[in-house]
Amino acid sequence: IINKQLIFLYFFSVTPWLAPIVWEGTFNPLVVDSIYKPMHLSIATTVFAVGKYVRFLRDFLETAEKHFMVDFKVRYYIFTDRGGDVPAVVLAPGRKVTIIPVPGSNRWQEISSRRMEMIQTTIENQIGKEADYIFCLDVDTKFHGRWGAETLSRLVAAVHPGYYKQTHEHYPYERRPASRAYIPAGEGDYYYGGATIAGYVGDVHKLAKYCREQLEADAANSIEAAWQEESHLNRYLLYNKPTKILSPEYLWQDFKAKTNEVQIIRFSQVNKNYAEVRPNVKKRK
Ligand code: UD2
Repeated sequence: IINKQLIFLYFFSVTPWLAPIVWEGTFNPLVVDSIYKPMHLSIATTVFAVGKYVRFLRDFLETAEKHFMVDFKVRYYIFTDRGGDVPAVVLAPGRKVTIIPVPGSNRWQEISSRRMEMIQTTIENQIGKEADYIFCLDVDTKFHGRWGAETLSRLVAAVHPGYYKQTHEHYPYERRPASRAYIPAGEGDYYYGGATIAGYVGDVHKLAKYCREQLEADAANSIEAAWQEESHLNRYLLYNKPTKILSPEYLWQDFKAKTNEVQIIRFSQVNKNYAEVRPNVKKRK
């Protein structure tokens, strides 16, 4: 009897350009750890908690301490306009928090989009000198399972959990040629979620700078891409292929029922009341 899970892994664990897609069963954690732990890497992790989103920080940090890059040197860079409300969470040795003050905003689209600019400039001013790898993560999330060195590579993105079973004609790419995020019909590999970007600090800097420039060019032409920075990210990754892709195990959404392919949910967006936490309202994806 052929195991359905094995067939699934065989077809969905590598991209057409031979980058691995990381699922449970595609790696041996002991082997991965024995390669990366002796390297004493410094891992930067950026997380934005602007306005009411500070309320998500405690769960994010507490669950990250249990599951995220355990035994690695991790520095969380928390970008917030409410430094006084950042919770004191006990961190394992070698791990710390740095608070980066940022302005608030009346539009969630702007908060979400301006992350690219702030990631770019903070890499230039600080992170570039302090870290080897960087993870840029959404804050309205929790870790539920191992997220370790199997996620390290030069340029890493996560498949959006809403689209991993669909083909590119159904992806919510920006389809208006007037936007710099435009992707023509017939093109596309995967639809990547904006909640997870990672890689070497230099490669993520290049990506963030590109997205920031494209967002600003669109703004100068009074156009906003369908999913803001996520749309520009998807265009960048179409023409600059990631070297490793994280399966939806690494980017789930609590409101979605678990499916057979996803054996373990490692990181998931919590259910939130958009009308309550966002400064302005828009329907969710
Ligand atoms: C999706 C993406 C998100 C981003 C957004 C842009 C996933 C799972 N999520 O999530 O990454 O691309 O669409 O359209 O792919 N934030 C604040 N304060 C605010 C609003 C946002 O700090 O008032 C930060 C916070 O870190 C949050 C992130 O921006 O996690 C993304 O915003 P969101 O979670 O509201 O966006 P959402 O749920 O539509």
